[in-house]
Amino acid sequence: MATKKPLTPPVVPTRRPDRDEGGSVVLERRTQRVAPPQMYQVVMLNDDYTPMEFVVVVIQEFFGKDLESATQIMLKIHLDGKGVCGVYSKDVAATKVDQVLDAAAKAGHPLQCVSEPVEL
Ligand code: TYC
Repeated sequence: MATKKPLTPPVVPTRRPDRDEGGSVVLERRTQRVAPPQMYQVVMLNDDYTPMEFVVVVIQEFFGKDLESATQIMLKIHLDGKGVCGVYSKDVAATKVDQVLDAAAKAGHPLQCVSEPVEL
């Protein structure tokens, strides 16, 4: 009598949800949402003593504005009491403030500026 190989039941591939067909672990896919970094605006303040020409030069030099834009920003500060000279990351904004205060102090002017978080 010929010996017959015992029939083995067909193997139905089972798949756990965390493995793909090849048996590799499949991580759950999630869309990553990373909040953009908080930005800071450098706000220059008006005073009665700093010459307009000095403010215009400072805005051109440290905020990369051309003469016309710098003059407009200076006049806005003069009329409104304050104005935004630029928007930067926290560290860069702090450096701009330092540069302006340093240049003003060296020139003997009371010009002030601050950095503040931009409201969303
Ligand atoms: N108000 C100053 C003046 O009349 C000019 C000025 C403008 C000063 C802007 C500061 O941030 C300033 N000489």
